Amino acid sequence: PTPIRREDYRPPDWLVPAISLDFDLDPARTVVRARLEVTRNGAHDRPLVLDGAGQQPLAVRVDGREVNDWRQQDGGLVVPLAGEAHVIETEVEIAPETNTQLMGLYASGGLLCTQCEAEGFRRITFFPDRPDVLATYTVRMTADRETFPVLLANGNRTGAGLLDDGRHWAEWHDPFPKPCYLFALVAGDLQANVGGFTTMSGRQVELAIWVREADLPKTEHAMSALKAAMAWDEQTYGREYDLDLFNIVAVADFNFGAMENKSLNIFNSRYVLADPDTATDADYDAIAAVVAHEYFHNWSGNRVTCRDWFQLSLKEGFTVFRDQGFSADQGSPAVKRIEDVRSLRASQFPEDAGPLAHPIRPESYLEISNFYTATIYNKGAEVIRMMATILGPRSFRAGADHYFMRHDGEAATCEDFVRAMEFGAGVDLSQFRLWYSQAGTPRVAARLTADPGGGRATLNLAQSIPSTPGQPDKQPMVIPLRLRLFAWGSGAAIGEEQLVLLDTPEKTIVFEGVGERPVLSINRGFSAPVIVEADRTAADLAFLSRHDDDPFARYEAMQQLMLDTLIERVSTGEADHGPVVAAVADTLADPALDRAFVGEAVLLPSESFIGDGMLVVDPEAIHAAREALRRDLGRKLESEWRAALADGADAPFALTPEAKGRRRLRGIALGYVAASEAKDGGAIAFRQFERADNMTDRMAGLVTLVNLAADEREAALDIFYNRYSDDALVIDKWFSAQALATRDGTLDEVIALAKHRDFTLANPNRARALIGAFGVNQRIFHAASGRGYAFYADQLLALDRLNPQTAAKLLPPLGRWRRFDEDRAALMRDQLRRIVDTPGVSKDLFEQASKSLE
Ligand code: HT7
Ligand code: ZN
Repeated sequence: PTPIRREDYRPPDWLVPAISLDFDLDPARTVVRARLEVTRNGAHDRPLVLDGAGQQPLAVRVDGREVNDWRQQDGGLVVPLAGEAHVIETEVEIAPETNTQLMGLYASGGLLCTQCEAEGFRRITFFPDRPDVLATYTVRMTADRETFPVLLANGNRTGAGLLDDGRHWAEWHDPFPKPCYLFALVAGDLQANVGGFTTMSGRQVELAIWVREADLPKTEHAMSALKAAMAWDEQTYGREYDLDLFNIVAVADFNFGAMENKSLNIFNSRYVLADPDTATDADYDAIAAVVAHEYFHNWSGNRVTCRDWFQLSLKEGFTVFRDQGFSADQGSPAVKRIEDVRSLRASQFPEDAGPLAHPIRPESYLEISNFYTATIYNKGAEVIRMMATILGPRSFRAGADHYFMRHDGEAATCEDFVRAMEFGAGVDLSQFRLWYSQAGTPRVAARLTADPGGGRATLNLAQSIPSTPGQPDKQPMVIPLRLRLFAWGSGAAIGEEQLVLLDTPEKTIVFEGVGERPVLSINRGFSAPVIVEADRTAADLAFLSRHDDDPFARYEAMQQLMLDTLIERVSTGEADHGPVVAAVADTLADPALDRAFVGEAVLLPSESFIGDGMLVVDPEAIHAAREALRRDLGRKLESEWRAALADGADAPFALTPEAKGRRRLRGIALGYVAASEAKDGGAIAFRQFERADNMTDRMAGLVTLVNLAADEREAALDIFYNRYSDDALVIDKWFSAQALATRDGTLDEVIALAKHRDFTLANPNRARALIGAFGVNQRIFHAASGRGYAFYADQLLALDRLNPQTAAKLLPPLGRWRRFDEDRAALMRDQLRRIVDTPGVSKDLFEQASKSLE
């Protein structure tokens, strides 16, 4: 396959200001009639080229007359046209019920629904399937009344009626021109939770969350999140909703989290449905974040869309930044920042250090759906955050206002965004633009030398950016580092926090008024997505974990202390656990700290994160070192953990930040009690599992038991399964808990679970719950025998035949072979080669596997 290149962008030859679609809906055979008003864009004599995939044109008409001088090319349609403006009509037949890729029009749990981003619309009808062709849509749907009583599309419903053959119809019109990736329709037997919102200019908007009737009680949280997000966007960005109706529909089979189709968001049901018995606190938070994210796209994505898919981070990075701000304002900003950085380090840093590394604005791709990555989304958000930090809140808001005003109704580029920021703030971001073009996580070395006698300290900073595929040499970036010094004796801050822009390979900063030995707090708030290598001792880190006034830096000091201790143990077979135990004890004992923060701070780095800090990952040694530290912490602080476990355990369920914080800490404390190998560890976990009045506590009990060899393990798994066997989202948790276990025997259990009657690759949530979770289980996936790799490749190839996009998303764990010993690396490469050489492998999986071999 030939790659698509950013530099080859050309404006469309033909525009389509308006389209009318007529769907005769049936799961087995849906007829789609399209009427496109097309206009020539500029002076040229090129034919009209419409994208298509998988359909045959049953009829093609130009200006009302059937024509036959068209031809098919790469699945699309080429129609020669003589004039400047024409009306093109086409008719195709599609079969939603056989669409296992879940792109285009497909069937899910008795519904018919669409997913068009990035290139699904071409599977529905012939159209220029690119984001810079914006049309107004009129959509008529006809369907069986009993099976599909609800018919929804974008915009407003303009008509509906009954037909005499048991069918009915509805017509919808969306007045806002949009690219076809934002088109959506849904047909099904759904009920709505209806709400309302009055916008800042006093307009009434009807809000509806559509689900199966039985799920209606689980929609309240999503509804309140939606209202909160609408209000937040008005207050924070001055953005008002622009239609009279906003619909959300939940579907069970979905390739992603959700989709921001104009006024008809379609969601993976896991990001809509919640009640205390089935959803954890993390699920509740994720629902609010995803509802907000999709809503925010109405401006950052829909009103201002992307010119081409290389600009994807324009809408995704900015919208993630916006949803992170929303979630921070709803709860604890410090804990939210810690969670976001943890997930960036878990998914984006390894991507940036591996064979699939790419800049947030990539230069080429084979399959665009492979580029919905942590780099585009999460690093993209960090890049926007750095601009906000450099510009300050007022100028950043001025830049955002200018961006929305200047580009409303347009298909824009990342460059347009940066220019709007420069204009709004009156700054020059020329060098900063390198963040858009250079891949790889920069490293910053920091060395502080102090001369307390002379009253000064000198900080030497040096940046380096590792080479990444296709980018051997890098230029120095602009790295905004928030930093501050603290006095070792008193713990007091020395001077104010500074924002240093490290924009040269090296920089020296001199601090005056330093009377005591200073300790460096750097990259506070994680002001830049970089790896800092600061020469700080265990004592310095322990000091910061107690005294730093920036909560993120305090957490970071503790993490670094834990990480250094664990790496020392992996490398030498021993390490002094004392400083970690003391720092954890002090953190637990500090009554001023919010419990959710304490939970984050006392959690050990994951096995994968420890591996990321090593030259060659040794999964067994890492597991052993981490377990040893867990055991020590469990034993030495046993009474503290037991106290945390009792804190709030008898209080009835509440979703307040305080109650969530206590539950978080309880779950972590339970893990430590079990790790201490206390005799009653299994019994305590089982009691919590059984008595819980909410899924967070129950799941903490289950996850703890799944990792124990205790008798209660099997009992808990059976009870859980039987209790929730009708609830697919909870059964997903049952699968993942087992796939994430690190105990011996997990590999065989996962292989057996793939044959369980409830396991299916056809549902992406289920596939991710078992196979996806297994792929990130470092110790088990990397079993020295290579059986984990072979099993994984078998599953990916089977999944690829149904749903290439989901299969390709799961490939990266196999591509990390360079990080492992030669034996493991060879076994991983064997499986990658097997995938690449499989006849009929999809373009999606081929791209990921072949790049991973390079
Ligand atoms: N913009 C949406 C992306 C998306 C998607 C991409 C590829 C395949 C299926 C998909 N479903 C949704 C989601 C978002 O970022 O909000
Ligand atoms: Zn998005």
